[in-house]
Amino acid sequence: SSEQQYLDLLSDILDTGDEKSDRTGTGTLSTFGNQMKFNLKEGFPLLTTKHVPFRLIKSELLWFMKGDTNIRYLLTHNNNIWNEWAFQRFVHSEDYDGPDMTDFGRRALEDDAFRERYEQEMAKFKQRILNDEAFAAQYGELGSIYGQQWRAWKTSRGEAIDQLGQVIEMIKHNPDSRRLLVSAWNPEDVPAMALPPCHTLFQFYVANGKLSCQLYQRSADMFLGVPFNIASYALLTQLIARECDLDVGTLVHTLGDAHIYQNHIEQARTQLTREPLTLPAISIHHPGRSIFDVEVDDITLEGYHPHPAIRAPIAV
Ligand code: DHF
Ligand code: TMP
Repeated sequence: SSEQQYLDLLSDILDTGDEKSDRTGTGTLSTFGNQMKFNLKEGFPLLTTKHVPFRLIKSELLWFMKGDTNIRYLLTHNNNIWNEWAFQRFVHSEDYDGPDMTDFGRRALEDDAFRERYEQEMAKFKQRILNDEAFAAQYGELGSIYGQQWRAWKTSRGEAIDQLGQVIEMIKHNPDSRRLLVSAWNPEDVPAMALPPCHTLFQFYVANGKLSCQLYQRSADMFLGVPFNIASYALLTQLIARECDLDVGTLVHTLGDAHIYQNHIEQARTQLTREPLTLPAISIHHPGRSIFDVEVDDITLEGYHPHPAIRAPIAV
C-alpha cells in the first residue's frame, strides 16, 4: 500500500539516519533526498497506522488557499497547530509583560511548574487573538508565509501575483505546460516569516486526463508534520482536479532533510508495530462555487477507521 512507503522511510531513518543537532535543540536522526509516491486513485492518503486529525489539515489548507496568514482563522476553527509560532513572536515583543517565556517549547517539556505558567499565558494569548481585533492583527500574524506567497507574492513593481489562481487557470487552458509551479520560497521574505516554508515548491502535471502533483519539502518532521503534509497536498490536488474537470493521478512527495526528532523515536517504533488499514476517501460538495470559496463543511472524510492517535511533543 502507499502507506507502506511512509512506514519504510520511517523505519529506514531509525536504522540508518545520521544523528544531527538542529535549530530547536532537540536532536534528530536524519536522511537527505527521499521520495514517496501516492496513487490518489487507490484512496485518500491519510495514515491509518495512527489517527491523523483530518479536520485540522482541512482548515489549514483552506486557510492557505484564502491567502490568510493570521492564526485567528485557525483559532475560530478550533485549530491550534500554528499557535506556538505566533506566541513566540508575541513573547519576544515589547508588548509582552508576563513571566519569562524564553525557550518555552523546550522548558515546558522539562519543568512542570513552568509548563503551567506557559499554558496559562498561551490560553490568555488565544483569548486575546479571538476577542481583540487589533491585537490579532498584530500578533496573530505569522508574516509572509504560505498563504501570502501562494495568493499574493509581492513583485518589485509593487504588484501581487496570485500564483495559485494563475496555476489553476493554466491547468484549465494549457494543461501540457511544464511551468505549472507554485513557490512558497521567497528569499526576500524569508526573514519576515515566523517559520520559513517547509513545503517549499509544488508542480502540477496533466496526462491522460489526470492531475498529478509533486511537492518539494526542504525539511520534513517525519512523525508530526509529514502525515499532515501528505494529506494536505492530496486534498489540494483533489480540489484542483475537481475545479479543472480532471481525474486525480499521483502525488509525488520529495523530501530534503527528512528527520525523526529524538523525542519521537519511541512513538515511531510504536507506529511501526501496526498494520496499515483501508484508506479513507474524501468527497467535496460545493456546487457552482469557486474553489476559493470552499468551506470546511464542504469537504467530508469517509471510511476512516485508523489505529489510535500517538501523542508526541512538537519541537518549537
Ligand atoms: N514544527 C515542527 N518542529 N514540526 C512540524 O511538523 C511543524 N509543523 C507545523 C509548524 N511547525 C512545525 C505546522 N503543522 C502538528 C501537526 C502539523 C503542524 C503543526 C502541529 C501537530 O502537533 N499534530 C498533532 C496533533 C495536534 C492536535 O491535535 O492539535 C498530531 O499528533 O498529529
Ligand atoms: P526548520 O525551519 O529548522 O527546518 O524547522 C521546521 C520544522 O518543522 C522541521 O522539523 C520540519 C517541520 N515541518 C514539517 O515537517 N512540515 C510542515 O508543514 C511544517 C510547517 C514544518
